[in-house]
Amino acid sequence: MISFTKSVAVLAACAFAASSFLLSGAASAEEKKITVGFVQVGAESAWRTANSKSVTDEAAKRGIDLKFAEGQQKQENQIKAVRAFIAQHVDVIVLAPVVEPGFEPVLTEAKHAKIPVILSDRRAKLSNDSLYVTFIGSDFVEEGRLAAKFLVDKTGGKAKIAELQGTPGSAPANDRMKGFKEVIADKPGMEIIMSQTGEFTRAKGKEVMEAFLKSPKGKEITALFAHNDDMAIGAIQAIEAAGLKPGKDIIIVSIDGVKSAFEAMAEGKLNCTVECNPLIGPQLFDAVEAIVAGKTLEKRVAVKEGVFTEDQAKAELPNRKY
Ligand code: GYE
Repeated sequence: MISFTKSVAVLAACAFAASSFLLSGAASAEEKKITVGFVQVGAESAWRTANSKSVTDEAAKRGIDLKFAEGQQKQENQIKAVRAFIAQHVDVIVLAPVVEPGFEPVLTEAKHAKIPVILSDRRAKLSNDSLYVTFIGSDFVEEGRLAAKFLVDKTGGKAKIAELQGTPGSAPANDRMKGFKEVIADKPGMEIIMSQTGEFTRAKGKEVMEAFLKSPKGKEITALFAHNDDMAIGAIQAIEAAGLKPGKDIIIVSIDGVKSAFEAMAEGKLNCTVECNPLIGPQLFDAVEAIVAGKTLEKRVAVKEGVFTEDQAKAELPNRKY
């Protein structure tokens, strides 16, 4: 009973000549072990943990030498890590940019060093497309739209919404907000009455929801849109501590589709999660191997995902892989 399924958007192939990045000495992938420098966002959520595991597992499976750096959600740490990988002359750099702006200079350094870059999970704001080979990740705008559509259906188009945003400046926070607002724009009964970042973490989601509920308009909240499941789960704790029933007094929709969201749905405390698939290791290393082999890649690869509501939670739980 999946109410709506995301359309798979594989955007127009903007051909990229990966051959310009061919390894010097033209050693084939079989002869030489591929070295990849992976710059992760951090360890902020269950989504991220699953994403890191997918990447490390897949590298191990393929015998790729993976150098793993994690930025603790700080851009300066990520920039330093990219520089270190350039200095080490890795074959490919994979970057999951914590925020959109600010990566242009360091990616220009990578280009000058002739090290190809793959953007993973999150987009970066760049003035020119030649700074990366391909971007592999989800359609976050569509996720925001799907979350809003669920809420419109569930509330009959009438809700006073509190919004827990992701990391300010990050692609998923920007895009999810954009898609959500796009859908409620012509629905006068759907109103966002407060909005703040919870940094994609459970602890911050709880803290901000507590503050929302204590604020002068706190009693008016009838719905919550959390940009990820972890913040929703933190918020559920705050709602219960305030003596309210999450999922009933406050209708909750979030994004990711992690196991604990399905558990919360099975208990009736969360109403819907929009899937955002973190298991992109296989696609990522397909792209790495293609680059090393001198093949041309599409500029954008999107992941296929679904939407799950509380009535499906119990049946779907055993199938969840993250
Ligand atoms: O939704 C959130 C994580 O970039 C898609 O980052 C990712 C987001 C994910 O912290 O849980």
